Amino acid sequence: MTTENDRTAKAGGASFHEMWRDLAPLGRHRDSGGYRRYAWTAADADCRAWFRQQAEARGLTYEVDRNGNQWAWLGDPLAGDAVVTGSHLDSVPDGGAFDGPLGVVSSFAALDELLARGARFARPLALVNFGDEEGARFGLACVGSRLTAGQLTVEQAHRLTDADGITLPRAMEAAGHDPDALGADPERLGRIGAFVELHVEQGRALDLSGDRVGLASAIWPHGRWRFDFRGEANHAGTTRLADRRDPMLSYAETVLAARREAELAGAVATFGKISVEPNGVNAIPSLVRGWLDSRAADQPTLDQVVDGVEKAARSYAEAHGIDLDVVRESFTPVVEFDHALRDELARILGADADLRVPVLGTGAGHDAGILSASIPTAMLFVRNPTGVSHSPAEFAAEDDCVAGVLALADALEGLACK
Ligand code: HGY
Ligand code: MN
Ligand code: MN
Repeated sequence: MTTENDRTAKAGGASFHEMWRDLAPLGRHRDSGGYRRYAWTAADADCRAWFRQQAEARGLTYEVDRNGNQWAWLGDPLAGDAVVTGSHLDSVPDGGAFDGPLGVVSSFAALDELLARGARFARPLALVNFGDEEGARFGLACVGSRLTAGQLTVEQAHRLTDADGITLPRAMEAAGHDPDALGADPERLGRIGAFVELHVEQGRALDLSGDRVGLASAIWPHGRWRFDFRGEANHAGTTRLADRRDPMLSYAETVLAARREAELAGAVATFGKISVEPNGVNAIPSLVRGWLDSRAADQPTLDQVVDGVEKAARSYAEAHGIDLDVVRESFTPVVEFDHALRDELARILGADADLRVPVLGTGAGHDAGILSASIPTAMLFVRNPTGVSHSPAEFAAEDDCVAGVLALADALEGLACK
């Protein structure tokens, strides 16, 4: 293994910086500095074009699968037992630069590092960009990987609709992708022996432990529920308080109930998105839609939190004469990453005396979590000194990013090379 000090000068570090610089401006909002790389939009197309350019610049076999995920292959894509690495390029509204792209850029940089080392591959290697991981536009997380893994049916995918009423099929067609091709892809997954996703840590465990890189143990069960509070539109200035059926009140009380339920259960619950109709300053709303994101270390706790929030919401709605519908829009059960693969990576990375690699859980969902139901998957986390994510303030230090590239290169070398 190479020592830490000459590692950053290695090929992987050099190419990382160059790619990072080229990708950075794509989809970044000039005012917020955050990213708005939503599925099947122009910003998404720019990121996809970047991925294809990186693949072709390295002479990799580039393809887009039936679900719109991008693949770049070294070796025969049909040979089987491939080692795959990658992540996603889409973002949450005003997301940070690292969530997703760090894993994709690090995959190309790790390959550059391996080629510079003269690594000889015994298994096919693929780099992947999974489409629509954040679900920022259509509300469901990990659409590209869920479709591929058969965890989302074509009918369900075709019903996904954005805030402007544009369906997923129409958005895909407008972006030049055939929505009738969507569907499970067991043959493709059957040709993969291991998937390793590198991701910026969305928390401070590595900052607190003083480590650059970590290995994932598990992902908390988590989901998204839409609460529709229907009341009666009326004049904000002339309607007596006693005569109102104002859904905003029930919504507000439910938000506070969510925080109480989460605190009691040692879980998390967030109402981060709301839509109001007619959304006028001087109009009592007819409809308030709020989206709950809740996560917990285990399923019974998550159920307890969500049931508690829904129970509170129904009692408030009843007290104010409000109709309430609650719809689960996205759900991911607990993920235990493949123990054998995790331990194999710990052994490989443990050979580097300069690098301590703790094992840590996360409350953040990932494509590796979705795919773990079908193939052996693992995750590497790179230190995030503030833990902040899903924000323009998201950050990872340059030398930690390069340490992640080199750790990923070591992992891929250990898995795919002779
Ligand atoms: O929401 C999540 O945990 C992920 O960023 N999609
Ligand atoms: Mn994210
Ligand atoms: Mn992510």
